Amino acid sequence: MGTLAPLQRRKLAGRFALLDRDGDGTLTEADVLALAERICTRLHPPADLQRQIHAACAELWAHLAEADLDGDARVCFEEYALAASTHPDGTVVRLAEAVFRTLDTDGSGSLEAGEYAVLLEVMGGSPHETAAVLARLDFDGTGTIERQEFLAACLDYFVSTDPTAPGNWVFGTPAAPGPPGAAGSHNRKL
Ligand SMILES: [Ca+2]
Ligand SMILES: [Ca+2]
Ligand SMILES: [Ca+2]
Repeated sequence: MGTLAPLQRRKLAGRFALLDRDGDGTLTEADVLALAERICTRLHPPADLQRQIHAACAELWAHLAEADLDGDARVCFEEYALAASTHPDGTVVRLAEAVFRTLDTDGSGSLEAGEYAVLLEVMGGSPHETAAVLARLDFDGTGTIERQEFLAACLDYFVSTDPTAPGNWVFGTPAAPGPPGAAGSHNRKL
């Protein structure tokens, strides 16, 4: 898909930067495993959820590896952009489910502002953006993010190529435009 519109490319660059944990401009298995490790280390989910998060990230890498056309075990941005239909829904949903259950520490079935702020902090966004993010994702106006709202937002973020999708804000304000590794994506690193 070499004909990606600039806005779609920008959206893709933000997603790429989120996954490129060491910020070297390519995605490797280590980047994706580091994402699982960071979530588990910072949020301390119970063992079953940790397994689910690691398994979903392993699936994510298996899928990404298919985009490694030159076989160097790294997925560069161009390879990633070519495979822009990208992440399978099932993998995203499994990861999002496990993260949702991890974040919902009071077991209320929804993410209140304080619980959501933790996600932003862990993913490299700013907890100060919580209210703005909630305003975009809280479709039913309850003031909290229910499971379906969170899953929809994660699917928007990882699967949709629509640069205006509300889910683009799931981890905070989308990164400024620019190629991976350039200024604007540095706030997403480990
Ligand atoms: Ca490659
Ligand atoms: Ca809750
Ligand atoms: Ca809601």
